[in-house]
Amino acid sequence: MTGKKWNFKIVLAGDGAVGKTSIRERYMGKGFSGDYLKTIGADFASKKVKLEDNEITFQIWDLAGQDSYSAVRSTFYKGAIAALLVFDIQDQQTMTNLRTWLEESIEGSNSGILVYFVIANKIDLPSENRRVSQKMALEFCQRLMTETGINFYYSETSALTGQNIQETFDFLAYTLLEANNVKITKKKDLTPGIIDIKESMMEPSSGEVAVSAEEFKKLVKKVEKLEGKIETIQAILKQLVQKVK
Ligand code: G3D
Ligand code: MG
Repeated sequence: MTGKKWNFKIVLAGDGAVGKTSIRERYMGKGFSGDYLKTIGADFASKKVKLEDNEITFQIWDLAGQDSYSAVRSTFYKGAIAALLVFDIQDQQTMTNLRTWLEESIEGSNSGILVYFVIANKIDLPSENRRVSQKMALEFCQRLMTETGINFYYSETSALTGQNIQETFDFLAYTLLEANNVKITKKKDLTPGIIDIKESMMEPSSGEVAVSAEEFKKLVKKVEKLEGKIETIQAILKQLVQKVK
């Protein structure tokens, strides 16, 4: 099989100071801003990645300007195939604002974005600084998925220590090739820090117990046995009551 070349444009979106530039620089090194990109307040860097016989060029863009949506932003999203929506685990507002970033990216890319990641960044910080738990973030992603029909991948990262950064982009490479119907023999790994929201929704929520069909049959038999015993006890009680009378 001959190798194939792919160009994937990825955008990083999210509020100011959540760590977008840090994530890009951690993965790719410093970017560059041409005059053209400066006018829309964007920066990008590119990197080549090999995956079996595929050569992927990731072009990763992130926004510097935090002003509200402007028409010029459509240049930023144009041609993007994946978006990483980043929030800071210290600030719940940066997570809820992702709803707006999502809408903007759908509109700006003309619904061209195929893969969405929600990234919980700064997980290196001490737990007392963490205001958004994984449970809260997953519930947020699940709501977004229900509302929009878009599936999300969720990843917890630290641009400071590099935790899960490489894994997230590796996973993204697999997912994007899959989205282009490329068969990869090596299985893509969901590391503990990466969660498929669609799959997380199939897991039982707290309080409920998952039971296999086999276990369910066993439970039914147990209940039937118990019912039989109850009937016997009832009959004995009846006899006793009659004797007492
Ligand atoms: P932005 O591009 O989304 O605006 P930046 O965000 O990448 O500029 O990061 C904003 C600040 O957060 C920076 O701090 C940066 O060092 C810090 N930061 C980014 N990612 C992480 C992370 O994973 N962990 C921690 N602890 N800090 C992070 P300064 O102090 O330079 O403003
Ligand atoms: Mg930045």
